[in-house]
This record gives sequence, C-alpha cells and structure tokens, in this order.
Amino acid sequence: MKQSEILEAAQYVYHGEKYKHEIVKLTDDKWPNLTVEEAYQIQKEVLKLREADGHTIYAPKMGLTSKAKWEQMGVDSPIVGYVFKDMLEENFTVKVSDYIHPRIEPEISFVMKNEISGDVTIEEVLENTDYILSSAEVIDSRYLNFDFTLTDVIADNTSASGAVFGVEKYPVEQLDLVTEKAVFKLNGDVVVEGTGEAVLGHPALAIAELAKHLAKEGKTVPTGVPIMTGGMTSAVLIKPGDEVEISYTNLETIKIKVE
Ligand code: OOG
Ligand code: MG
Repeated sequence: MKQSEILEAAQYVYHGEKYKHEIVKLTDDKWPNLTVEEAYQIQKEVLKLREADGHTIYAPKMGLTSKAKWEQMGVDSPIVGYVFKDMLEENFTVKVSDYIHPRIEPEISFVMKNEISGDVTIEEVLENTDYILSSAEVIDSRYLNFDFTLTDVIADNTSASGAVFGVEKYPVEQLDLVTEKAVFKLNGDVVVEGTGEAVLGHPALAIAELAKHLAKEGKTVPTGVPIMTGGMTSAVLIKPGDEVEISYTNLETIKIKVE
C-alpha cells in the first residue's frame, strides 16, 4: 500500500469512530490483501488523527489473547492497541449513546514499575510489575456487525473505546493469576466466566507479547499505567438500563451502570 492509501484507510476508519457509524471492513472493500504490517501502519495514523483531535494516549492494551475471544471473533492472534484518556469511563457508568454497539469484557490489568522490552519471561514480567488491578473494557468495533479479520481489527485500534479500572491495588505476589476467575453477571444472571489461564495460559504472557511488539518499534512497556491483558471471556453486548457486575476471585468487583 502506498502511504496515501494508508492515510485514506485511517481516515475512513477514524470517521466511523468519530461519528459513531458502522463501516464496511477494509478487507471487504478496497484492500482485501491488507497485511499485518500495513494494518499497524493504518492504526498508527488512526492514533495520530485522534491526537490531532486533542486526545491523549493513556496506555497500550492487548486484545484477542483468549480462546473465548478467538471463538467469538474468529480471529486467533494477539493484537496491540491503545486506550486514550478520554476513553476512561467516569463513575462506573457507560452511556450506550457514546458508542455504536458496545460490548463489555473482563480483563486483568498490570501496572509495571520497571520498563521491560523484547523477549521476557513470565517471571521477568512479574518481577517488574508494581501491582494488578481488576478492569473491564468497553469495545466498540467500527465495523458492521462487529465482523472483521485480523488486519481490519488492528487498523481499527483493536476496537478500543472505553475502559474501567478498579481502584484497589493488588501486589502480584499475593495472587495466582492463572486461577483468578472473573464471573460476569448481567442484570443478576451469570452470562460468562473465565480465568486468567484463558489469557495465553498466564496473563503475564500478554504483557510479554506487548514487550515483544513494542521492541520492534524501539519502545518499552510503559510504567505507571494500567495495561489490559485481553478479555478473559467472550464480550457481552450491553443496552441502556443494564447492570453489569464482574466479580473476581480476589480482585475488586467491578460494577457498571449502563445508560
Ligand atoms: C477486538 C478487541 C479485542 C480483547 O480483549 O480481546 C480485545 C474485538 O473483539 O472487537 O480488546
Ligand atoms: Mg479487550
């Protein structure tokens, strides 16, 4: 793809996000052979367009790290995107009219104390972790019917659109992140549940994937900000009036009011 096409694709995707309308996916339309590398170039331009609109990057995030998500979305490769400051939900409330077709998914988040980069082990991730937070992500694919291929979703900043982080900080050595379980209740009924093991076998491996990805751009995993490791369950569609409650084995419960 020429640079002009990368920009054209980025503008097309960002228009869908900015004006909250569904778009036909890139690979259905002009770019059926979009590569992963081109998709990340488009994503980079989408991030720049968001920044040009006055928004600021908050933290990177990992996506498509669990079998539950792979089965739901039909894409089975981890991806990296970015959460912006304006995506942080206030007062544990999500307003559906701010989105196209929002879904919520439970995630374990890491806050790092030391920068890591390149090939790192689970142990190295854990040693360099400051603390863990419970979290929930609001995803909102800009694509029609939430239908996309790997490269489409990368270009669309991994459907990033909202995030809710718990406030309670948990020292990583006090937790077993493999067995840590999230139970997702919608209006009082359990709809999905999953453990940390679902996330690449160990959520720290999602951070290791991020370290590998960022190293290719000469970057390190940032410290001091919560980094989501990917949905532990399939994502759940929400509508106004819904009450979401995600309870974890040890981590703080996240309750979200949907308006
Ligand atoms: C892509 C976003 C993936 C996750 O946690 O798996 C993601 C999507 O499912 O729309 O954030
Ligand atoms: Mg997610």
